[in-house]
Amino acid sequence: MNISTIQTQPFEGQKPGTSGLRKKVTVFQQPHYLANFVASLFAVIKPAEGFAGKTLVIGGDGRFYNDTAIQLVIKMALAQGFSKILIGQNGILSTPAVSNIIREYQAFGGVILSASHNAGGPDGDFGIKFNIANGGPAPEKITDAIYAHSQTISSYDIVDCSDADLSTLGVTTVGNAVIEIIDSVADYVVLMQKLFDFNAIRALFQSGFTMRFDAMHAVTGPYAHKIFEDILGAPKGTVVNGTPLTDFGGHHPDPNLVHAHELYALMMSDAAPDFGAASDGDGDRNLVIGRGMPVAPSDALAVLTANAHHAPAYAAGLFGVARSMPTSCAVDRVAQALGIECFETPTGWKFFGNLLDANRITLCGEESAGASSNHVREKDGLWAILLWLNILAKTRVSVKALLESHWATYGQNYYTRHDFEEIETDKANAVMTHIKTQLPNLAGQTFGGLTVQSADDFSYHDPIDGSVSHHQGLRVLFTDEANENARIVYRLSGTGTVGATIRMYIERYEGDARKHGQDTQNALAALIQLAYRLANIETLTGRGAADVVT
Ligand code: G16
Repeated sequence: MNISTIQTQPFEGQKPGTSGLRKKVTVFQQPHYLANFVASLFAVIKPAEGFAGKTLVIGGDGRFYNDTAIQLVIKMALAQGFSKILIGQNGILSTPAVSNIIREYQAFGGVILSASHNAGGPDGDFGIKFNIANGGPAPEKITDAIYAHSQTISSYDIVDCSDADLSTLGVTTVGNAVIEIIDSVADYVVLMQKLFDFNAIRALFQSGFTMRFDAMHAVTGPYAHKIFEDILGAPKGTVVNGTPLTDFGGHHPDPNLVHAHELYALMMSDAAPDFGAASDGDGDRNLVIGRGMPVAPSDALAVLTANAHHAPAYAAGLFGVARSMPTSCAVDRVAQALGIECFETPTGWKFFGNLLDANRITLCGEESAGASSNHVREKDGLWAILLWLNILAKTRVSVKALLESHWATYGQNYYTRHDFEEIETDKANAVMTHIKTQLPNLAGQTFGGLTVQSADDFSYHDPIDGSVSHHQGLRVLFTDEANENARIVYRLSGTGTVGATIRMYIERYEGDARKHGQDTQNALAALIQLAYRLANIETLTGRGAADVVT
């Protein structure tokens, strides 16, 4: 193998965010941009003994620039001396599938090419992140070191060889290394069959239960056709938009009620099947809608925790659960009832890894449509949908009935997120500073029946490795006359690619069953108004209303 050393210079701002480095495709297309990041990654993770004998997994969600990026990562990995490179056929692997393959094949780690739920295509977004040997996203100390290295880089090494054929399964030898193209779906299907009662779910479909799964022209299409239609016997046509496209058909592959509006409209109509679901660009997020009943992700985490015992993998009980700080506290009440620990972590899946590895938690989730368990170290869209199906197969109740009985037992946490997107960075910072300066004076103040209990800038103390992560969101906690809790949380997104995004998370617990099932925005109207007022958002940004409300 002939290795070339290429001279380069640092790019500004190659800082990985909540979930790796995400930028516009046009930014990634600049000469050396991706190579600088990959070289910095390899420099940081290289063990003293080098990469000989080690395996690297590479996969992506099939978006525009996936192929080009994969060929570059292969050639740079070969120059580093990796002995084996495992790649999904045609470069396709969902994010949870990569996590599983890293664990299953005891790989050194994996490179995931995806910008998740962000739009794709030549004018869309691209992204790259590294997952470590436990299958999970690299922790902050690694991503910080990659960034630091990228700011001083002057050269990188790359092998001069022809592009790998990603379309044909099998092994090719390049120098001392092998490149193996593997089936993108097979290992993941085996894992799901170990976790869930496939016979019960098959019987559910045989009984006439109907479903629509919208793959949003993203990575889960091939997985969903195989699992739902071929193995579980759902009729052909159950999976729609099942062919991965480089631009996701021009849509935003984000499974929420705005971007999955066709599914939402169907589920709210007279023609609705029993169950509707969708997943995102890279297959880690999920949306679940019952007939006439969308399920908020925070509620879903609580319902799945309360009912996980219906699936064989969780029948013996759960070690504990975790949610990201802005995720609603609905799951906390379930954990309390089950007598298990409940952890509150910063936003981003990487913070669950230590708790999962230490067997302190079995399930975890985020308000942003992500849930998963200790079977991998990523959130997992199809896993969540299969757990729902397993629960419905065992209980034979509707999603609506399940949710309503959950609220009757635990109370309802009304919850919403208001996003203000593409704000000029200095204006967004001004909003956060304005809120921050008020925090010390808020405790004890009363706003229309709500008294501020505490207000702070959230810091997370990892109970396993002792690391501390500061500035993870500003939160204001309230109690009302009935001693029930409410919360407002503010934070800046770490995944946007243009300007800054302010996220406001607003939540209120309602214990009175007669007040359950109302329209969320109405139920939270007073608190939403207060959230806008405390942030002085309109004056500081000129925005009187959020761009996206979920
Ligand atoms: C958003 C969500 C987080 C999520 C992250 C990455 O981050 O709020 O909960 O962990 O995206 O998710 P994915 O890998 O599916 O893109 P942020 O920082 O934009 O709020």
